[in-house]
Amino acid sequence: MLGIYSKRLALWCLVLIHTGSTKLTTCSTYTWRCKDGDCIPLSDRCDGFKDCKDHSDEAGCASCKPAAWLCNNGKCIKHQYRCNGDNDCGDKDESDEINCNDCQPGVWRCMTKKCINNDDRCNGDDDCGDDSDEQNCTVCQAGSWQCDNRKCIKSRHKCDGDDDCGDESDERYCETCKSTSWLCNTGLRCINHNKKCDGYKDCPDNSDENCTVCNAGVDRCEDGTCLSRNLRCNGVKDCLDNSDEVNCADDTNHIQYFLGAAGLLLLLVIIVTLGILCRNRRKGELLVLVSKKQQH
Ligand SMILES: *[C@@H]1O[C@H](CO)[C@@H](O)[C@H](O)[C@H]1NC(C)=O
Ligand SMILES: *[C@@H]1O[C@H](CO)[C@@H](O)[C@H](O)[C@H]1NC(C)=O
Ligand SMILES: [Ca+2]
Ligand SMILES: [Ca+2]
Ligand SMILES: [Ca+2]
Repeated sequence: MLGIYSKRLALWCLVLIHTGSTKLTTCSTYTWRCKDGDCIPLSDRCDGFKDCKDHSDEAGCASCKPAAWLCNNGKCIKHQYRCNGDNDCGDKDESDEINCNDCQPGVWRCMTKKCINNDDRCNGDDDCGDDSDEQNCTVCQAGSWQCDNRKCIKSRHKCDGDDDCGDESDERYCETCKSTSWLCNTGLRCINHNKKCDGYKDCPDNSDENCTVCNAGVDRCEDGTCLSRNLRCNGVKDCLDNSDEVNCADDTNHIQYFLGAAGLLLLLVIIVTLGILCRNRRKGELLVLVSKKQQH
């Protein structure tokens, strides 16, 4: 017992001497050299405690001492820092905060099994990665806005023409629109500029398609509104005046009539042929009967 302590003491003396003096290019046996030149006991490497001033003793570890946990980036941290909502590994994938079966008290657990700080819940930022920290919010934090579906989004995304809520409620109730978007004539709704004159109805009143010039490849309804060619003769009334569904039924009807008539004709031929066949067969049977009778 005493032997171990004295050995440790000797080690520490060695370290103190080393750190006290100018930085050495090599550290003696039983010591490890920090990136900044300091020497620490070899046993202090990868144990989860920061012994080097520059913390380099806890980086580049292949494994950690039992008291520590190995991050994806080769850093060792104390077990108690795992699943506490703070990115202690400091890596991009926040490896100490993912794959958590439980989070520490006061820390919020995402649907993705990631732990995040409670402060990051309902703040409009997707901290979980699947947005689950922004769902089912009672109130949204300052700088964020609550959607009809109780999701929180950053306030700057309100009335910008993009559906950030998922139920489009951030693009309703708009008095004015952000520069990226256009205000429909009625309905207090903002739509993205690229949805204007594209031939598809995005405003409830279709005012986004009431244009002097339609986009390339876009037709017009008879009332002058833009309509995508894809919507013409698709069986759905897209023009308010239904003009996208007239003068197209004819072509398909002709084919239908033709097919119908051909089918009917075929049926008739089959019936007649069967009829003839049956009659001939019955005739044959009769002839057989007659000849049999004559034989008797
Ligand atoms: C939101 O609440 C609903 C209903 O209670 C639940 O099914 C859903 O999992 C919750 N979503 C999140 C991300 O917590
Ligand atoms: C298009 O807009 C003009 C005025 O800008 C309006 O008079 C006209 O009724 C609109 N047409 C349709 C089909 O909404
Ligand atoms: Ca958040
Ligand atoms: Ca938006
Ligand atoms: Ca449109």
